[in-house]
Amino acid sequence: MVPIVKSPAVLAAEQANLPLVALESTIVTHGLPWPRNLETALLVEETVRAAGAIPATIAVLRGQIHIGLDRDQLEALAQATEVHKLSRADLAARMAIGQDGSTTVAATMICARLAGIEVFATGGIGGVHRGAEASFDISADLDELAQTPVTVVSAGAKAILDLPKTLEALETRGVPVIGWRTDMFPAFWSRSSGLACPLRMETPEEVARAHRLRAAMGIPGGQLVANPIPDAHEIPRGVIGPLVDAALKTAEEAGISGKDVTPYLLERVLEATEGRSLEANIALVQNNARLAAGIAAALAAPS
Ligand code: PSU
Ligand code: MN
Repeated sequence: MVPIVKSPAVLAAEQANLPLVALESTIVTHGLPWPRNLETALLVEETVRAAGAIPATIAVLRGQIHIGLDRDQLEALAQATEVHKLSRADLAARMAIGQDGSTTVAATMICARLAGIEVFATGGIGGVHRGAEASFDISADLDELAQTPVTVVSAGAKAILDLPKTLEALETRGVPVIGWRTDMFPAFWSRSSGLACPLRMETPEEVARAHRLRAAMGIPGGQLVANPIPDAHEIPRGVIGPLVDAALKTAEEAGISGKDVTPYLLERVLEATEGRSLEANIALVQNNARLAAGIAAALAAPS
């Protein structure tokens, strides 16, 4: 038996057949600084509700998967400094020994599927890191998208990554990358990476139809919906690019590796932009939450 606890709000949503949107918790514990992380988590939940769906933020507490967190649980996670960042590799093992953990995109997808939730909003997925040819650092998020049937709405992949290689890896794994009303693959803080996006869709119904059709055809895995950051919050590529390069150099000099790479780089970029990247990050997560709610509603409607 998988220890899985659904919040009263999530159970009520299931009863009433309301659309649910999964939200991750690594962005809370490792992606954003206190107290903006808690504010953002609450704001994003509110955004999902305002867009007509019910949010289910996912985390592991004392070895149990929680689908939907109350305010106290969210606050405890947001303030925790030692909480584990759980991905596919360590999710079950940490649960088995009764620990707490936040869930990455990969782990949140696994938990969402177990809970019967088909749509998930995040900021940016993990991917192929720059220098992966030497470090072999490729996020488990990519393999998860290849095998777990959840549609993930993100602002592309984080611009700290090697985006051409990330797109190639997604194609190899058979993951549809769907540009939301765009022909270009977004780059998290910037609306475009300069790389073409393999697919384009214009309505939540189209995304929902593709999600259902994949399942009906027995094609495993999910979909990545790539939703560009709103214009007003974008940091142009020319501005963020050199800052990311500098952050990567610092990370290398400091010998940062493994799970620490992504949080370290996000923090350095935040410092370098004097908080502008933080505002952008919050805006894009909210934007993704809104779109995910629309897709969840389309999936919940009779086909
Ligand atoms: N998006 C954000 N901030 C984050 C992350 C995504 O805006 O902190 C997290 C996600 O949980 C993602 C993880 O799954 O970073 C990727 O980490 P890694 O590269 O170690 O797989
Ligand atoms: Mn990694």
